[in-house]
Amino acid sequence: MKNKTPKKSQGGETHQTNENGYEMLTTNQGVQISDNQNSLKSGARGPVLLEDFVLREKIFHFDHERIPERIVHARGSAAHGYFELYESLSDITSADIFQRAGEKTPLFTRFSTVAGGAGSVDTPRDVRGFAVKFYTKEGNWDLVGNNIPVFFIQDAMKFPDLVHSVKMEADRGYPQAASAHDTFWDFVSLMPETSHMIMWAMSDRGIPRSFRTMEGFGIHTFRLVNAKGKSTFVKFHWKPKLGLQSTVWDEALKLQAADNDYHRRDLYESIEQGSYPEWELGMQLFDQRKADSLPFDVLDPTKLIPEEVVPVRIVGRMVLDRNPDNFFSETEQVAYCPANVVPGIDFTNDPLLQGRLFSYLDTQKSRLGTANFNQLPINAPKCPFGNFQRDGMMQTQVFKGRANYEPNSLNMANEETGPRECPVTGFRSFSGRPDQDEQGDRLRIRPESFADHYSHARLFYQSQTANEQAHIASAIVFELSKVTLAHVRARVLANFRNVSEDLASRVANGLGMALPNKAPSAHPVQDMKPSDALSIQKNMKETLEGRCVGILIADGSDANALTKLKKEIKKAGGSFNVVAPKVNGVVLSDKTSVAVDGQLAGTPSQLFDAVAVILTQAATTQLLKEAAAIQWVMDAFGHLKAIGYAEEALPLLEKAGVVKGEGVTTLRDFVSASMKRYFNREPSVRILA
Ligand code: HDD
Repeated sequence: MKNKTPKKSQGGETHQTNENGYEMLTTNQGVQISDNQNSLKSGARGPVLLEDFVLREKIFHFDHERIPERIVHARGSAAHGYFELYESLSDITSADIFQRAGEKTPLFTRFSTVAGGAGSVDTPRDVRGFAVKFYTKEGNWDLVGNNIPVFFIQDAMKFPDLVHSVKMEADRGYPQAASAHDTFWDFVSLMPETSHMIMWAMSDRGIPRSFRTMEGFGIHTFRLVNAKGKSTFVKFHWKPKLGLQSTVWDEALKLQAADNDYHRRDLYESIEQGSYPEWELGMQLFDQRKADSLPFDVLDPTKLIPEEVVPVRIVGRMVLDRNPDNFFSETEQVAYCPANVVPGIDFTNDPLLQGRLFSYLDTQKSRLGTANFNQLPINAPKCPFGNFQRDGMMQTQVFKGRANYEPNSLNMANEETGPRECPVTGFRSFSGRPDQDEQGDRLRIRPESFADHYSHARLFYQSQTANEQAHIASAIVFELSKVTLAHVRARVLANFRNVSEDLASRVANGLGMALPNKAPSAHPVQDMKPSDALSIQKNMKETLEGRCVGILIADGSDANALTKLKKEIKKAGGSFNVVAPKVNGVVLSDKTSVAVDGQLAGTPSQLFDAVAVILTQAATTQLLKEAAAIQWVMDAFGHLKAIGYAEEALPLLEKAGVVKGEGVTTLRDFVSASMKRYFNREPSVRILA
């Protein structure tokens, strides 16, 4: 970009302009570069000279551009924003971020898939990471959660095994970003504690429509501690303003081909367009007495507390309003760590959480190469900080004076003494009375209170709509159909019989297998009261906000109908993309030309939440011979989306097997119809397990 005024570079030095008014191109030593096109040769066709320091420096730096990707959650997308507190929580916590209603705290949030590499796709069936770094006035607090409120395992000891099993298989290097393979299900089948999270991952939670339409959870039970030292247990929730939305499995599969970056693009574009993604922060707050009254252990991360049992108190909101300036510097280099807490927020004895407190700090050293990764701008606190940690690779701070130890009495020699501890305001670990378990013998065992592996899985399954239950059964059929080891399939089914006989027999039927004997359960399976909060379909909002309508047109399409439709969509808070056989514009019925956002073959309908077809009779006749057009409406129908049509386009719909009825309407009724999906249609388009 042309930049005539001297501009500050990241390093802080002033860029000068060259003779043409552009920022000067220099080497890393600040030497101006005269030619960035050609290497230095001996003669026009001669060998390149070793002395070409401009070429050597450029290639050297390029060779080292990549860093190791995250072991898990490698593929992610992030944005800046803020947290705004609704009401003071000073009675519950002394954390500065929760003191003053209306106050905003800057933050950086990264969403991710878990299993795939950094270059994998956005829409596989997977858990999504949901990590928030709050730059509070008392230091950084990281809430490193997922879009699922429970975890696969109870003890950090099993994390490397879990991750090895789900990642691509060790000898063959595939499958990438997929849990549908032998080793993952082998591990699952041998670890019944995974049952609850498996239900979530196989449900539509595993194939979200966008980051903006998923919930987030802190998962573990944490503690809030107030100024008097009183502790309250807390489970954190993020509730999306747009409500919950997911895709259907066939759509998610096709999205992998249509747009690798579907979720990343959605996040980026919604922020660029000013429709800022927003979530409310909720807290389930409870005390030891409540915890003791529950029929499971609140320290067990494979369990959740139904919202009907402990309500979620909404305390503030997160708004993401700024895209990163640089993907690598910010999204790639951001280093979250569950151990980053501030005074007023503390841990519990959840053994999974305790293991995490070590892992994240440790992994950043191998990923970012130095113990000084905290100095990177995206990781540094925005409040003052200082200590006597010194040196190390890539130290960017220039410390003054001799004080690099403490205590010191350098003040008596009129020298700086450096920082000192804060006995009153500094972080103090919660020191409540340790219960008996904490004083016991040293044991490598699971507590008896963690032994119930099936009741919560059953609760989840029973809380779903009939359609969602069918999706879970079908997803498991799909996954197990990719498992080649028959004994693993049988063992999974034997476990599922403890979750639900209905689910187990649907899966067995879908696979064409006989039901194996039920696996023994270490604990009697309880029937808990179903919770509506666990269903996506019960928590969807009928709205066009955050949704995009695809409008298929071609030369001659009705200009009035198109203008009217665009206006109505905008009024309802939605957005639209115009799709046409030719990308360079379409001449409408009134001879005006309209811009096209996507060419038909490269812009399939799975990219949209609803579709409208405005075609002349002639264009319809022509598109009857175009598979991409037929597929466009066929998929929209199969993916349970609203379809609006101009009468002239009906033959295309008929050829695609679209049946008029709920959600398939004329343009007049389309916009109100486009605010939801038509799950009732599903039995007519696919045989679910
Ligand atoms: Fe983890 C990354 C979430 C258990 C070890 N984890 C990572 C990220 C998220 C989570 C969202 C990506 C952060 C980012 O965007 O950079 N992890 C979870 C949740 C867990 C969980 C919600 C259970 C409740 N994780 C967990 C355990 C261990 C780890 C038990 C190890 C003992 N996780 C890591 C890690 C990662 C990581 C290896 C990889 C990259 C990184 O940390 O920075 O340290």
